[in-house]
Amino acid sequence: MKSQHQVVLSIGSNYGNRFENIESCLQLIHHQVATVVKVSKVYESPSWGFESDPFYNIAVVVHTYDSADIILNKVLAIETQMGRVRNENSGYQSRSIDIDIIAFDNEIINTAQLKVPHPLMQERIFVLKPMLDLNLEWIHPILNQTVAELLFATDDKSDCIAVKSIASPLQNIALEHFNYVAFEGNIGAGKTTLATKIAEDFNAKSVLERFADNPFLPKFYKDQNRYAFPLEMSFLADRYKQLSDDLSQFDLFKDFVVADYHIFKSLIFAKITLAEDEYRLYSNLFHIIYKEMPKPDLYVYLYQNSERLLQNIKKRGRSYEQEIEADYLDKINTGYLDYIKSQPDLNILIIDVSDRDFVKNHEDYLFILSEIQNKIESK
Ligand code: PH2
Ligand code: MG
Ligand code: MG
Repeated sequence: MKSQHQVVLSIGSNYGNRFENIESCLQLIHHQVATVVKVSKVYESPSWGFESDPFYNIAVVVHTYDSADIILNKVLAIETQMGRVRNENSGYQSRSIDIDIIAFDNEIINTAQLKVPHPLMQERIFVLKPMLDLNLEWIHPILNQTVAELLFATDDKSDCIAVKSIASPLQNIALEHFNYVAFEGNIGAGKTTLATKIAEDFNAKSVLERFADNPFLPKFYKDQNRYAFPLEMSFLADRYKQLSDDLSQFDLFKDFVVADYHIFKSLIFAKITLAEDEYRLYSNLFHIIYKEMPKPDLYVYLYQNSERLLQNIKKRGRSYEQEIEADYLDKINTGYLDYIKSQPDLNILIIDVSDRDFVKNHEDYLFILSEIQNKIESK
């Protein structure tokens, strides 16, 4: 699954209610452009480069799968939506809102529309000071300096003072109150993509299943009867080993862990793939191991219909998965739902993601976050 880009934006306003302008802009960016994951304090500084009223400025980090071009078009659209009119005259003008792309990962972009890193960033204390709040490991890819070094070296000695703090849009999603969240779902439901994205956005540790290493999996899809037992045994052994290694490394009371599976899936799959006598043997062993395992304090089941699962499986193109049939996926889904019904003590949230695509559609991702938030509030 692909990882997201980390983008730094600088937002400024020196016209109208500057604080409200910046607040609405932040919400619009978060809802229409990309996930706002970090926000600086609000700084006030004299207008730089032209005679006008003082500015409020903030810097933010957003996460996105989009390219820099797309982000640029989306932020320009927000400027327009917020009533910014670009005058034909050249030079700076007062503006209710200005959004500039300061950095896009460690990329250097030099096109007619966009220069990144922003070519004047090192000369602007109103960019550097807020950006320092973001605590990034970022290094300027041309100047080879950190933000702290750029700030130390800048010739801009104007005042730039923190005057207010501003709420971060993710702040009201109390996901960090959990220590261990597991995302579950059928083959191709998007567990790994979602767990990875949430771990990135909330600065959590991810624990991802190492499915690719299982030598029995391709064999199993060719000859189920012959390979089901060793397949299920090796999955169980791998998951046990990974969870006991990874979870013991973390302090489950301090770190926030997001996994793309719960070890119980081993039993759900075994029930479908094994003959009855083999399943009984497997189940005995499973429960001995399961007793010792930490349990997630939130279990999210991503429901996806079999037709879409088959499309996703085709799209990701793992050769050995291509023969999977709808009937097998239906059985797995039923297995999960039976399990979920039998677990009154587990904190379970089922999210129907049938008509959603949280990679392509940013709103679909925000929908999932709001479902999780509703669950937290309903407790
Ligand atoms: N933006 C400018 C020019 N001058 N001065 C301050 N203090 N803050 C700004 O955001 C700013 C500026 C061009 O976009
Ligand atoms: Mg600007
Ligand atoms: Mg601009």
